This record gives sequence, structure tokens and C-alpha cells, in this order.
Amino acid sequence: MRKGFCAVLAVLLTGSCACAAETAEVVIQDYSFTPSTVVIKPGDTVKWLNKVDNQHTATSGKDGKADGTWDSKRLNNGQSFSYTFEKAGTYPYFCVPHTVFKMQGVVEVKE
Ligand SMILES: [Cu+2]
Repeated sequence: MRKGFCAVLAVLLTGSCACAAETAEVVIQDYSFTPSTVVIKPGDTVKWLNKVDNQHTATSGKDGKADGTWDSKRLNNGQSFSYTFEKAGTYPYFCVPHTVFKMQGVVEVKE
């Protein structure tokens, strides 16, 4: 009871809550991810949005090797893919069809 009251009071006083999850958007354009590095908190979501006619992917892994954590599959223009990160860590990812162009990015999840 008392704990719950304190949490409500904290939200009322500060106007925010540390537990609120957020979504960071990464735009796919010109064979790159913008921003190429996003820093988020555990529980936050990253949303990749393809804004060009070329098909792209956001695939977890490094140097063209998928690690299986997530894979957007090929996104068409206007399509998006979201993934929620529960654990702190550094998560590199890349675009499968454009590995040779070094089309890659990093998600850093920090407490
Ligand atoms: Cu691509």
C-alpha cells in the first residue's frame, strides 16, 4: 500500500516515471540507418522504418552473420519493424542485402 502510494506521488511530483518505456525510431535511407547508434534503456523499443523504395532489413548480428536475436526480414518502403530490448548490452545489427555497403548500426541498452 505505502509503496504504491509513493510511486503515485513520485509521478505526480516529477511528471515522469522511471518505468515508462519509450520507442526510439531509426530511419532507413540512402543505404544507412539514421541514427546508426541508438542508446536506450531496458524495456525500450527500437522501431526501424524504411523510407525508400529499396528493400532493407534490420538483422541482429555482426559482419553479415545473423545471430538470431531479431530479424525484420525485407522491409518495403513505408514498412516498419519493432523490437523490444529487455536486457542491457550492445546489440550490433546490419542489413542483409547491403552487407557489402557496410549498412549497419548498433543498439546500446544501458541501465
Ligand atoms: Cu539495406
